[in-house]
Formats: sequence, C-alpha cells, structure tokens
Amino acid sequence: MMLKEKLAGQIPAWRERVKKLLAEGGDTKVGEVNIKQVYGGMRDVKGLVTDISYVDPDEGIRLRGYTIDELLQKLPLLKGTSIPLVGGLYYLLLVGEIPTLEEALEVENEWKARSKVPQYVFDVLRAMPANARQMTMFSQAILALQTESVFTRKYDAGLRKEDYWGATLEDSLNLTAKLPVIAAFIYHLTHNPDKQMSLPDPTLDWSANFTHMMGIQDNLYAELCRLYFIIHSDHESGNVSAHATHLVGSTLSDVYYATSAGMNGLAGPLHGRANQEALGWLQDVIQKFGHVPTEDQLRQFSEETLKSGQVIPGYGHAVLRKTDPRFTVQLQFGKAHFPEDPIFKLASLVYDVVPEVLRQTGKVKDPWPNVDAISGALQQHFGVQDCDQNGFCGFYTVLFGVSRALGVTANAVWARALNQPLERPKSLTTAMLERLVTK
Ligand code: NMX
Ligand code: MLT
Repeated sequence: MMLKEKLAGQIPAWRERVKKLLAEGGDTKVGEVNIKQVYGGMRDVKGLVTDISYVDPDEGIRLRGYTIDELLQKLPLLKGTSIPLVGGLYYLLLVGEIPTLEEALEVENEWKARSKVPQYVFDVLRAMPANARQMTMFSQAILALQTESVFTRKYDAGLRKEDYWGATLEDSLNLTAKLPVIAAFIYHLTHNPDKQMSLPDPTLDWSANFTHMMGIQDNLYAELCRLYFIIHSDHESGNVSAHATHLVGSTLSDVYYATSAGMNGLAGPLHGRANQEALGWLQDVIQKFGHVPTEDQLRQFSEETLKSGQVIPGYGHAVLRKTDPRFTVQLQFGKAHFPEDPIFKLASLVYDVVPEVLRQTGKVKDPWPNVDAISGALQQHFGVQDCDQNGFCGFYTVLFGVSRALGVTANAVWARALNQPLERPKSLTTAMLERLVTK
C-alpha cells in the first residue's frame, strides 16, 4: 500500500525530531495554569500535541496547515463532482501532504476492499431495544467490531513497540471503511425497518456509496456528504471526542475501544449532539410562529430560551472567538443550492440575530455560530431525519461520528508511531488549592 510506505518513510524522521526537541528543550515552559482553569474544564491549558490540525480562535481550523477553503480547492476531485473525495482528506490527515487523485483513490479502494461488516454487528444492533439511541448503537457497533482488531491480535502475539503504528493503521482503515455502512444500517433499522437497505455499490466513492445506501438518488446529497465528512473530521486534540479517544488509546487499547469511547463523548449535548438540538430549536421556532419569523420575533424567542435556563444550541465555543469556518462553508452550500428552504432560511436569520442576543448576556465568550448551528438544516433538506420512528433523535450526531472517526484514528496512528505515553495528569484537592491561595 503506497499510503503505508509513505508513512513508513516519514516516521523515523519524526521520531528523531521529537527526540531532539525533548533533549534540547524538554524543560522549556509551555504555559502556566491557574485555579480558574483547574476548576474550569482546563480551558486553554496547553497539554496535548498533534500535527494533524490546529484551531486558531480567530481563524478556525486548519487541517495539516490548510483552511477549509484551501482544502476544497486543493484536494482531488472525481470527474463531474465539485467537492473533493474524502479518501483524499484521510490521506492528507495521515500523511500531511495533499494527495494526487491516484493516492486519494488508493484510500477509497482500500475502504471498498475493507467495507464488509460482519453479520454479528448487525445482529447486535437488531438485538437492541426500541428505545436505544442511535449514538448508543453507533458506539456499540464500533465496540462490537473490536473482535476484528489487528493491533490487539498482534499485541497478544508479542508485537514490537516500533510496529504498533502499522497495526493501528490496519485497524483504522478497517474501521473507517465500515462506518458509512453501519450508519446507513442504523438509519434504516431505526427510521424505516420495513424498507430494505441497498447493498453497497463498489463503483461509488465512500460518500456517494453512503448516499446510495441511504436510498437518496441525488448527486447533490453526495456532494453535501463529502463536504460534511471533510469538515467534521478533526478539530485539534482538546475537543471531547478527540481527547477521549486519545486518552483511552494511550493505554494501548486499540482504535475500536478508543473510538467507541470518543463517540460516547460526541453524544453529549454540549458537543456533537448540539447539531440535533440546533435543528430541534429551529423547528420549535417554526412551530411557534407557523413560518420563518421576523427578526424581532426571533430575538424574543432567543431571549426566552436564555431566560428558561437553556443554551442556544450551535452557538458558542470553548476555543473559537469568531464564526466557525465550518459554519460558513455550509451556509454557502445552502445559499448556492436551496436558499428558499424555510429551515435553511431560518438558520441564516438566526446568524443575523443570535450573536447580539448572546453578546448582551455579558458572559458568553463566543457569541458566534459553530459547525452544529446549520448542519441539520442542510441534512433535513434532503429528507434525512434526525429523529427515528419512536421519536428518539441522534442520527445527525452519528453522521458527525462517521467523520470524526477519520480524525481520531489518524491521530491514533501517529500517537503509536511517536510512542506517545499513557496519559495521566495530576489532580489536586480543593483544600490544596485553598492553601495555595492563602499562602
Ligand atoms: N447559549 C447560552 N449560553 C451560553 C452559550 C449559548 N450558546 N454558550 C455559552 N453560554 C454560557 C455558558 O453556559 C456559561 O454560562 P454560566 O457561566 O452560567 O455557566 C457562559 O456562557 C460562559 O461560557 P463560555 O466560556 O462562553 O463557553 P464554554 O467554553 O464554557 O462552553 C460551549 C462552550 C460550546 C459548551 C457553549 O458555548 C455551549 O453550551 N454552546 C451551546 C452548545 C453547542 O453548540 N455545543 C457545540 C460545540 C461544538 N461542537 O460540535 O462540539
Ligand atoms: C469539535 O469539532 O470537536 C467542536 O467544535 C468542539 C471543540 O473543538 O471543542
């Protein structure tokens, strides 16, 4: 595999680079930590390292140094499409270089060859009760697949430390290959169990195949999927899904255990589930007014949400201090293709109104929209429902998870390549902190 050879060629130099950095500057301070940060979710504490992506508070994400706009310009396209192949994005995350079309297609072909989901995974999902959440099913399916782990099998047989990354790459390709099939299966099982899901089509790329398995005959939805899967993939290492995956992986649990853990974090309303909450909030607005409201009506509705002690989903961020570029690119997609969709129109109007409402609270550090404010508005346009036949919601978070698995597994490969150690920060007691203050 060209991809594996490329990584094998890069890893020795990276190991040397890190060794040199630690030898020459291991004692150099990166920052200081105050009690507000210790009690405040470690905001801005610099204690992780990744070369795969970086979030600048004012600019947003760069994946391997490229902004979202640059990625959409530079990553290879299939003929007749306008959004790049996700296989090319995965190559970039892993290798750090923009691939040629051939290199992007190699990843896509590896995915095709590895996409068969064992029957027992479907059986596990079918055995789950009617009130099982879609994210629970998704995480459960990933965990069930752990029996397939190449890393754990080889580790049991005495795998050498310097070879951990190769087995982790195998697991990562095997897992990410299967996720679109698993997501489409969960969708059918929970939304439309009487309808037969189409079998995977090996002539299609990862995203178009997902579209096909979802039963959507619209090339524009395949384009949206490519966009969605690219922009949700990675957001540096401190976000909950990436950090949880890294933490669990640091024990040498394989990527199935680790990614499943990351997905459990993504399921929370302050993280990936915010896309579901954001669509629900937009639908509540339409239900209340019967149509897209005026700015004044929307301002009042937003203030009522805050007064009732709830957050406005899709707005605010722990790191960003400007509009999330992942929001902007989705806004542009909707404006280009379906500007008159009422929910999309409303999501655009919210962008005009809500930042000022949040600013007026005087406490929200980032009043701007994040990736989740609008992604559901685009999905619903194509008839993809977040809530299942029993009224349990969460499919949009599953879609986020399919994409986030790309980032967390690419990071896992490099964590093993660079022999990143067991993660184990130190905790203190409140009395210790009080003593520090009075000293
Ligand atoms: N609506 C209402 N209040 C908010 C919002 C919001 N959208 N964002 C922040 N606040 C409040 C926050 O709850 C806190 O209140 P209090 O002091 O009473 O506890 C105060 O403003 C200060 O919070 P910040 O420091 O601005 O934000 P923090 O870093 O703690 O949290 C989020 C970041 C993302 C958790 C927060 O902005 C939020 O809850 N947003 C809504 C949920 C959301 O969109 N999450 C998705 C994030 C992206 N993702 O995919 O993960
Ligand atoms: C993410 O994509 O993980 C979210 O924007 C949350 C974060 O970065 O903290």
